[in-house]
Formats: sequence, structure tokens, C-alpha cells
Amino acid sequence: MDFIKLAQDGHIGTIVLDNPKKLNALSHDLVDGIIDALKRLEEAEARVVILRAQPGARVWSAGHDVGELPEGGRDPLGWDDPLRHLVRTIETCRMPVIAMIEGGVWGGAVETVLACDIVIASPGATFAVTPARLGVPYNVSGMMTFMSAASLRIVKELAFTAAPISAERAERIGMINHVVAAEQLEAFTLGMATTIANNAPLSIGVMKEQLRVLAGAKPVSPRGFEKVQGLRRVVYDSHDYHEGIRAFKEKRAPVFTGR
Ligand code: LCV
Repeated sequence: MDFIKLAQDGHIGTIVLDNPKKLNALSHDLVDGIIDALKRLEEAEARVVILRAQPGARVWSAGHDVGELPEGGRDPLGWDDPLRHLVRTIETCRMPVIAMIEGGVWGGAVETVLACDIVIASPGATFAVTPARLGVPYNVSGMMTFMSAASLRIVKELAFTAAPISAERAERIGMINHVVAAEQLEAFTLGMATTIANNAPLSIGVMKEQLRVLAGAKPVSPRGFEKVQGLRRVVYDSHDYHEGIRAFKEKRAPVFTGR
């Protein structure tokens, strides 16, 4: 398990993102580490998991590892992309996952956090939905993750501006559960985890799956799905997508032309 630390105390598991050199970018290796840790905790009968970055992190996660994105001609967020595996694993694992946030959360890491069951952040935390910043066509289930966490108008603002929003604003609009002073964040999160761990795990596990199935029950016709998928191809085959990825790698501002 590269780039993460795993600990368990009784029925409470903790997974720490620990690749500060790459700002905990969600690389294939780091994602595999989180998925492996969740599976180990499930087998070790953990009843709740805290997912966090290293203490005092300035960046919780910089999002998808841009270096691992294709430069065009291929769906950058297809079914088998590591980020998609991570979101599905968090959503389907039996234990509630509490995202404890310090620092900035970017791009696919925002979806990862919102796929968690409960989100508790310190006042300095921020959340930025970044596909428009890179020219990326976000994928359908990912957009549904955002739509389950905030109103359509808020999702549009986050997606179209790609600008970070504060933890306070995220809490005010109901996108996250709590904002807690940095010095109390760990104790508050552990307190909630302990309460959950002392409740009935079967009841909680079934309610988590019920809520996942019911929240995901959105009627999209096959034709509607094909249309959305087809539109995404227009984006990832575009000059702008290639330009967004190249500009990031060349550390310069992208010049989008709408082609
Ligand atoms: C690889 C990185 C990254 C990174 N990947 O430090 O949602 S979608 O559709 O957009 C999806 C595809 C997705 O999640 O895309 C990624 C979205 N993420 C972002 O847009 C955030 C990109 N990162 C930044 O804006 C900055 O790094 C922040 C503001 C997070 C931190 O800025 P700071 O000045 O503190 P640097 O930018 O200097 O980054 C330190 C090193 O980490 C690399 C970056 O290239 C640099 O590498 P070098 O030391 O080799 O120069 N890095 C940062 N983010 N997502 N690598």
C-alpha cells in the first residue's frame, strides 16, 4: 500500500493519504493503496473509517494525477479509471467513511470526498471542482455524485467557475456536514466515529446501501445516456482537452479556443 498509512483502533479504522511530494494526487498507486486499506478494514471488522491527509496538510489532495491522464482520443475518466474504482469502493463498502478535511481539495478528490458518507472540515479547507480548468469532460456518475451533494445551481457554479469554495460555504449549502476548528477537528471526528462504531453495524451497513441505491435511482433513458456519452467524446477529442493537459504539464495558463 503505497503512499498511505493505515491504522485500526477497535472498530475504528484510519486511512491517511501520505504522498505530500505529489500533494496526495490520486495516482493509480495511491488509489490502489486506499482501496486495499478499505478492503483490509472491512475484513478486520472495522465499523467506521476516517479518511484523512497527513496532519496539518495544506493540500488534502490535488485530485486526479494529471500525469496519468491521456492527452486526447480516449475517455480520461472511463469505467476502469482508478478514480472511478475509488468512488465505487467508498460508496459500496459496508462501513461509513468519514472524510476529515484539512487543506485544499481539488478536482476528482472533491468527488472522492463527496462519495464519503460524512464530511468534516476545518475552516481553512476549500473545495474546487476543476474539469473546466483542464478542459476535461467529467463522467456521468461523477456528475451524479456532485448532484447528490449540492443543488443543481451550486453544482453549475462549482463546475463552470472551477473556483475553490470555503468549508464554511460548503457547510452552509449542505455540501458537507460540519466545520470544526482545526485544533478540535481530530477529537470531533473521532467522537462521531466512536458513536457510529458503538451502534449496530448491520443496521448501519444496510441503511448505507439502501441510501446509495435510492439516491442513484435516476431515470436516464438509454438514448439520453448515449447522448451524454457522445457529448463527452466531443470534449476529450477536442483541441481544448489536449491544450488543458499540455498547459498543466508545461506549467502555463491554457488558451482555450472552443474547438
Ligand atoms: C499531478 C500534480 C497535481 C495533479 N496531478 O504546488 O476533476 S477533473 O476533471 O479536473 C480531474 C481530471 C482532476 O482531478 O484533475 C486534477 C485537478 N486538480 C487540479 O486542478 C489542481 C492542480 N494543482 C494545483 O492547482 C496546485 O498544485 C495546488 C493549488 C494544488 C498547489 O499549488 P502549489 O503551488 O502549492 P505546485 O503547483 O507547485 O505543485 C507541486 C507539485 O505537485 C504537482 C505539480 O505539478 C508540482 O510538481 P513538480 O514539483 O514536479 O513541479 N501536482 C500538483 N497537482 N493534480 N501532479
